Amino acid sequence: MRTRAAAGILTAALTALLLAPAAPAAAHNALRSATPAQDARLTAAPTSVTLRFLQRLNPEFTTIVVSDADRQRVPTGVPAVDGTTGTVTVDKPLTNGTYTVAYRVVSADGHPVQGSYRFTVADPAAPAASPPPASAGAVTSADAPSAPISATGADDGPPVAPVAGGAVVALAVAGAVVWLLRRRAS
Ligand SMILES: [Cu+2]
Repeated sequence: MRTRAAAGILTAALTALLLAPAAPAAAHNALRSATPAQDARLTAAPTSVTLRFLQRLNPEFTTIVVSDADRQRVPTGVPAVDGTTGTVTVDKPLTNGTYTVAYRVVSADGHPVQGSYRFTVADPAAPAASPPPASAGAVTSADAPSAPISATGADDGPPVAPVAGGAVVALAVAGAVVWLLRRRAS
């Protein structure tokens, strides 16, 4: 009799343990769907984020935050709550990249529920956030001097002396020839 009672208590305790985590979760609020959807890859940047929940939202305790890949918060409006739906408008156009939507809402029993998901903006018409500077390298090399300017001017000097020396020699030879011819003639 005693063992049967103990087994009954043990079974009840195990059953309670197994059921315990499931019971509050069923009563809690949860994200039902979202726009943009989880892991969505959009070809046009969204201007708003809409989250639809299982339970009605309390506007006072509804937070929706959008952040970029650098975990910088994207400017949005205050969440507009309508029944089970919360929407924030995105103030600035989103550049291409991956964004995280984080939310925190309150369940009917007062317990908070939070979660997050990501979506990606990949607009083929939008330029990348930082386009590669294609012309920078070409401009830098064009500014550099092509060749040292002083190389050509120095070559004009040396040939002057041989020419002068040759002229002096030629004049001396000519003078000697003239002197010899005069001596013979006289
Ligand atoms: Cu709860």
